[in-house]
Amino acid sequence: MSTGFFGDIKPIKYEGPDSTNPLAYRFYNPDEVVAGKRMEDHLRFAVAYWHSFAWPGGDPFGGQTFERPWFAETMEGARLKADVAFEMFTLLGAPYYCFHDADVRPEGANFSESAERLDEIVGIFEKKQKETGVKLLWGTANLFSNRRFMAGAATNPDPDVFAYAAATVKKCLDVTQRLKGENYVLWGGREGYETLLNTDLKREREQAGRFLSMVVDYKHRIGFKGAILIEPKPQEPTKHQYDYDVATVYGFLKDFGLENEVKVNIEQGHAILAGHSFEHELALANALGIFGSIDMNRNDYQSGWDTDQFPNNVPEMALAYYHVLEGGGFETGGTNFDAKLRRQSLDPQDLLIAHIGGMDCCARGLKAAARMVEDKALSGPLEERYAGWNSAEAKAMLSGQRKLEDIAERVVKEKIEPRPRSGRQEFLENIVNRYV
Ligand code: XLS
Ligand code: NI
Ligand code: NI
Repeated sequence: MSTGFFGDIKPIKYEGPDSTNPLAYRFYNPDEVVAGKRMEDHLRFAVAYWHSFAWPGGDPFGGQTFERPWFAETMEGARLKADVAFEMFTLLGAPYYCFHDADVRPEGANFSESAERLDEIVGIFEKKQKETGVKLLWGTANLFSNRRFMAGAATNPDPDVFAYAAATVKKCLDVTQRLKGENYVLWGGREGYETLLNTDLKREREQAGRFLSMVVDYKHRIGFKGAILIEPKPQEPTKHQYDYDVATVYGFLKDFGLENEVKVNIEQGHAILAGHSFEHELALANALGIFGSIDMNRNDYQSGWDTDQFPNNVPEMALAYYHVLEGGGFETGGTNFDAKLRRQSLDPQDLLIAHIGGMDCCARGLKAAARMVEDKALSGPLEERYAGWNSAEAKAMLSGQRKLEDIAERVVKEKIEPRPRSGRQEFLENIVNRYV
């Protein structure tokens, strides 16, 4: 039975590029085959519970703008929220969702009560997943909102907070497994510092390493088949966060011997905050073999914080999906809309329209990316650029068969004078422009 929250509305359908219906897809056509796979199976869209159903519309200067019938922090509110959430997943035809423990249940008086409340809601999710076919892309724990986590979770100076965080992650992994979640995400919202004056960097980093190692051990002990993902972000809410970017996370994983156990969930806005582009982070994760999943959104390029807007820059998204496809596409990962409405977008329909627009832009990006891959539009020129390395002598330099002095001798003997060649950046940019 419908909650009536979205009014009298039918499931969103694909109507093609010429449709002017704001409640229809113009590009996202789940069954359309792109590069040998259904669009739905490529993109693996997920709706983020927190932004769409838990966030009240506040900003640093003002509080709640949204009025939602489930906002009272009660179990009754939590149950209604679950009804509306699954209604929206179904209306959109979104195959997945993601949630934090704190998004779905009101905090209890103590750990055990919070856990019981979570179990009750997870029982509802389990039933709804069966009824609707909607699946859990990933579960996660909110280790940043409650004041107990203000100085960090795993990296807290107080071992009791470390313990509380460990118990929380164990619980959230358990429910993620129960719901057949395909990944488990750790975003270190408070794992960083506000000032070095009160922070022992070395100790905190080691605490984080131990914590993650225990999570990985536990995952194997319970036979959780999904991937463990770390979500890099350089700052906000703390001044500096330890999971700064993909490169930093990789160094951290190497340090603790976890580079084959943990992958990354890369968010567009976080890449921008780190001073990178989204495609830089994706390409690097591919190069390091740790690509897992994406949080799709966009940041305002002027405001300098994590604005989590719905994506709408198709050329940028085409390059992002280009790297996703070049890396072989998603395995356990997917496209999670870690995006929220602007706080003036008050209407229930705004929630649908925002996701429709985001999904359509992703579909356009994917289609452009697939054609670039198929035509070898970029990989062809790239191969050509490095073709010199196919010669026997070039290979010998890299395979350890030559010493520095051997190479020096050859340069003199063969009178080697490198001839600079064009990097052809504009040529390549013009190629991309043909596809987007
Ligand atoms: C916040 C993060 C958060 C994670 C999940 O900036 O993006 O939403 O995705 O904890
Ligand atoms: Ni995120
Ligand atoms: Ni974010």
